[in-house]
Amino acid sequence: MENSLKLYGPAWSAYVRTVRLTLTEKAVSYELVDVDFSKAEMPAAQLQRHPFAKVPALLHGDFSLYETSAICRYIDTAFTGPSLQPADARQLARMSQIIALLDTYLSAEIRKGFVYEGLFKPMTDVAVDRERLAQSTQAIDIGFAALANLPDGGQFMVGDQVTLADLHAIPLFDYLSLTPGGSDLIKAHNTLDTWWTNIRNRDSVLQTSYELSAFSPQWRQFLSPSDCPAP
Ligand SMILES: N[C@@H](CCC(=O)N[C@@H](CS)C(=O)NCC(=O)O)C(=O)O
Repeated sequence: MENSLKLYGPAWSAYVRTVRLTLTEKAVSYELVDVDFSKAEMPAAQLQRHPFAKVPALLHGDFSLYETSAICRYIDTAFTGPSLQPADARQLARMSQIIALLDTYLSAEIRKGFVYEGLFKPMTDVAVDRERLAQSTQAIDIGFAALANLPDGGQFMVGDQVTLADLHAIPLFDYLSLTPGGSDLIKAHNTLDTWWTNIRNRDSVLQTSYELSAFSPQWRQFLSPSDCPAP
C-alpha cells in the first residue's frame, strides 16, 4: 500500500496519456483515478494535488508530483525497465528540446485550437470558430516544419529506442489523426509522417487508446463554447 501509484486525470487528456504511456513502457502498474472537469471547474480535490488546476497529478506512496515532464522523468528514474532517457548527452538534449518544443509551441495549438475546434466542438453542436481553426492550422504547420528537422528519420524521435520525446508526441499526433485535416498536416512533413506511421501501432499506444465517443455524451450537454473542455 505504501508504494501504491495513483495517476489523477481523465483518460482523454493528452498529458495524462503521456504519463500512461510512460507507465506502460516501464511495465509499472497503477490506478487511473478519473478527474472530470468537463462540466464544471476543476474539482477541489484536484486543486489540492495541482495548484494550477490542471491534470495530471501523481501520488506514489507519500510522494506527490505534478507537471507531466517531471512525472515521466521520475517514473523512468524510479522504476526498473528500459530507460526512456538516452545516456548520450546530445541525444538527451535533443529529447529535452523536442519535449519543450511540443509543450511550448505546439501542444496548445493542437489541443485548444485545432482539435478543440475541429473535433470536440462538432461533437457538441457548439459553433466552430473557423478563424481560430485556420490560425491553429497555420501555427501547427509552421511548428511542424521546425519539429520535422529534429528526428533523424528513423523509427523514433531520438536514437534507436523509444524515449520520452516519443511519448510526449504520441497523444498529440493521435488527436491530430482523428481530426479532419489533421493527417494532412502530418503527411506534409516526411520525417513526422514516417515516425507516426512506425509508432502508431506500438503496444503501449494501443493499450492506452480509448473510445472518444464514450465521452461525447458529456460534451453534447455544453451550451456555450467556454464550457467545452480541451484535451
Ligand atoms: N504543464 C502541464 C499542462 C497540463 C494540462 O494543460 N492539462 C490539461 C489537460 S490535457 C488540463 O488540465 N486542462 C484543464 C484546464 O485547463 O482547465 C503539464 O505538463 O502537466
